[in-house]
Amino acid sequence: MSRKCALGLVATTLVGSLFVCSSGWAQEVTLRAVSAFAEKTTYSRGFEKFIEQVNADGKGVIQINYIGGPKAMPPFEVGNALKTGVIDIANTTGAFTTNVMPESDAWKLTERPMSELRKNGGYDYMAMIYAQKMNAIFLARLVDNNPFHLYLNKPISTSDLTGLKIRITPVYRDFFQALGATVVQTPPGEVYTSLERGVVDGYGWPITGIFDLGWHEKTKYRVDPGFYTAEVSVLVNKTAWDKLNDKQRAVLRNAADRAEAEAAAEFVAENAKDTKRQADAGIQTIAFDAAAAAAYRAKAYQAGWEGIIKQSPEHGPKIRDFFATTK
Ligand code: 173
Repeated sequence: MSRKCALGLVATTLVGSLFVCSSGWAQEVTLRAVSAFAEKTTYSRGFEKFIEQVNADGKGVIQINYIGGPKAMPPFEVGNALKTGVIDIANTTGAFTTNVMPESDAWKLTERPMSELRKNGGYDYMAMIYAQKMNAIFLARLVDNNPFHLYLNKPISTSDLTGLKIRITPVYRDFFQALGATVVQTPPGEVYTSLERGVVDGYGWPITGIFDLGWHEKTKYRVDPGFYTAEVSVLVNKTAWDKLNDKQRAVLRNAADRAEAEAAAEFVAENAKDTKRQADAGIQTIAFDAAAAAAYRAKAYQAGWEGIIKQSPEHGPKIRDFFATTK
């Protein structure tokens, strides 16, 4: 965090005049920001809007300096950079920060809206872990109601993925392995070349965003139904947060609350748009029948929770109580 200190002239009867440069007085603070997703793409857009809002509302109070996306910092390093204060504010997802906080990946399993989790203790419980393990404040979830899917270049007739190599992040690992796949972890920036070179037969990704980096050119099928819900959130380094004054925090909080409240509805519309766009681009759907679809989704949640609880026997079961509606 860099502080622009105003040189203030304070006259007092005892010390005459002095120049003041202290916290909480006539100063503007600037936070350094990074996104784990490429600039101006689906999963950075909400954050970029949030930054615009903060920079408009926070003139003379607080500003955000957007350093950029994965060209500035590899996605899987963002959690640690935030924790150590290399950056002050981040746009990232739980799957990219499991190296500092395994429980962060559990957001994908929420079956309740954030508005409810903010009231039922689920948000507070996660916020406690973010503070402890990532030295972070979880400010706002900017993506919700946005299911993940399996995209393929080879057709399947059942959910058996034996013999298929699938690109993953921690989001999909336990589920796709449970279906028999061989998994390869890559950041989003390596998906296109992995498909092009035939290193993978498919990949996990949400319903939106496959056009951003041109993956539709290398994608034949999408498997329906989707499963889980994507989460992308704004996190603030806690040391930087603790140094902010009330006015500076209020600017961040107001922009964050607004963005979180809008996000859930926005993605419902985005999902429909990209579903149509995929069909128009010639991507065929492989849709399971009702019984197979129900089994596929049940397996997704079962494998997902088992994975979270294995990673965190202490917190996993409690997080499940807050997040899940079905057991
Ligand atoms: O597939 C991914 O890279 C991933 O984990 C993710 C998470 C949230 C939104 C988009 C992608």
